Amino acid sequence: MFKKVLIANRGEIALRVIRACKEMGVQTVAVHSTADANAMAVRLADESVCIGPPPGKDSYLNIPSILTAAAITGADAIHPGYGFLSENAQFARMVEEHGFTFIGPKPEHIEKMGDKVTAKKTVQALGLPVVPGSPGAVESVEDGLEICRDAGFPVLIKAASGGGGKGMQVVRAEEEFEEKFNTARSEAKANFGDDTVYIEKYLEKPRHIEIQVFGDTHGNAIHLGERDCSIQRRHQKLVEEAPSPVLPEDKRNEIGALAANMVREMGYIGAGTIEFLYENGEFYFMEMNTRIQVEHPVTEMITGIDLIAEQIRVAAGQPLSVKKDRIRLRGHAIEVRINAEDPDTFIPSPGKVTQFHTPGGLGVRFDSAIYQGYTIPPYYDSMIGKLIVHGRNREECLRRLRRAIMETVVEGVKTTLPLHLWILDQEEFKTGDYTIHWLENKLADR
Ligand code: MV4
Repeated sequence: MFKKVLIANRGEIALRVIRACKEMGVQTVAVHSTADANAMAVRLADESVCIGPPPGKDSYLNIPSILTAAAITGADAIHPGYGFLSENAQFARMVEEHGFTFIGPKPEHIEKMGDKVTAKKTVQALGLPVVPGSPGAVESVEDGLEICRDAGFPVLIKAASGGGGKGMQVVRAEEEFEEKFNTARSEAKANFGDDTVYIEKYLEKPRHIEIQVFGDTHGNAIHLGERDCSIQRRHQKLVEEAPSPVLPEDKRNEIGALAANMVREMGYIGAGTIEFLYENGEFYFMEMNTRIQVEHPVTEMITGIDLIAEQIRVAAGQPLSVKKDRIRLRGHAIEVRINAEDPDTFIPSPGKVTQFHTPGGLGVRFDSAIYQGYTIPPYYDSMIGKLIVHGRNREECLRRLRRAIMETVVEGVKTTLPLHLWILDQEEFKTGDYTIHWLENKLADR
C-alpha cells in the first residue's frame, strides 16, 4: 500500500480522497492555489504545497508544479479527483514516468475513451449497444447525407474530440444538413482543435443512465449498478439517483453484465463510468468516463462500498475488496448538487459563508469542503457541496431529502437549495417520469 498520496484537486473531492486515505492509514498531501490557502483540504491533509495562482492552468492544471510537489513531499501516488487533470492521458503518463503511481486507469485507456469515434468502435466490438449511425468519422457532405438516408432523420452530428455536448448539431431534414455539418466541423475545430465529426440517429426523449464499473490488475471486473442522471441543465447534472426509477431488474443485470465484460476484456483498471442513453427499454452507449465522478456517492450509499478506497487499493495492485456475487443493491439514494448560484438565474454567487449548518440523521450524508466563515472564491466551479440521502425505497428517500434540505443552512451566498425543493414538488419528479430535457423545459415555463 502507498505511504503517501498527493491529491491533485480541490474542494469536496479533495476532502473525500483525504478521508479515504486517513481510514486506510495513508498520509496525504494537499496541493492548492494561492486562492485556496484557507481550504478545508489544506487543513485536513498531513502536508500541503502551494502550486501557483488561481487560474487553473497556473496551478491545478500545472503538471510540472504538481510533479514537483509530489517529489519534494515524497508522495508515491497521485489522485487526480474529477475535472482538472483527471482524464489527461499525458498527465497520467508523466506521473508514471516520474516514478509515481497514477490513481486511475492506464493512459492508453484514457486516450482511447477520450476520442469518441475510437471509443464507440471499441465498445461496439466488445459487445455494447451503440446508437445507429456512421461507422466512424464523416469526411464529406455526400458521405454524411448517405448515412442520414440510412439512419433516417433526425440525426445528431457530434465532435470526435467533444463530450459534454459541445459542438453538437441536430439535423431534422436533408435541406439543412450541409449548413449544420459545416457548423459542427468549425465548432469542433474551434473548441477542440480537431474538426473530426461523426453522425448518429438523434434520440428525442432519452434518459441518461450510467453504469459504475471497476477493474483490477488481477482480472476482476464488476459493475455496481446504475445512476440516473437525467435531471440536468446545460449538461450540468443537478440531481442523481440510484437505482433508476424506470429500469427493470432484468435490464440492469443485462447491461451490467455487458459493461463488466467489456471492462474485463479491455483490461481496464480502476473506476469507470459507462454513460448510456436509455429510450424505449433500450440502452445506447454515449461515452465512457475514465475517472471517479461527482455523483459516485449514490452508488456508495446503495452498495456500502467506498469507491475511493477501492481506487486506491486497485492502483496499489491489490484486488478489488468486493466479489461479484457479494454485491447487493440496497434501497434508494439521491444526491443533489448544491451550487453557490442564484437559483433563478444560475449566476454564480461567490463570497463569505456567514452561517452554515449541515443536516444529519439516519441516511443523510453531506459532502462539502465549506465551513462557517469560509470565503468561496470566484475562480472555480460553483459546486460547494453535495447532499446525499439514502432510504429503503424512493418514497422514503424523497421524504428524507426534503427534510434534510429544510435542515440545511447556508447564509451569505445564494445557493441552489430552493431550486431542489421546487424540483421535489414537481409531479413528474415525484413519479420518476422525466427525460434529459424535462428540467430545461420545466424551468422555461416556471
Ligand atoms: C445524444 C442525444 C440524443 N441522441 N446522442 C449530450 C452530451 C453528449 N455526451 C451526448 N449528448 C447527447 N447525445 C444521440 N444519438 C442527446 C444528448 C444530450 C444529452 C445527453 C445526456 C444528458 C443530457 C443531454 C442533453 C442534451 C443532449
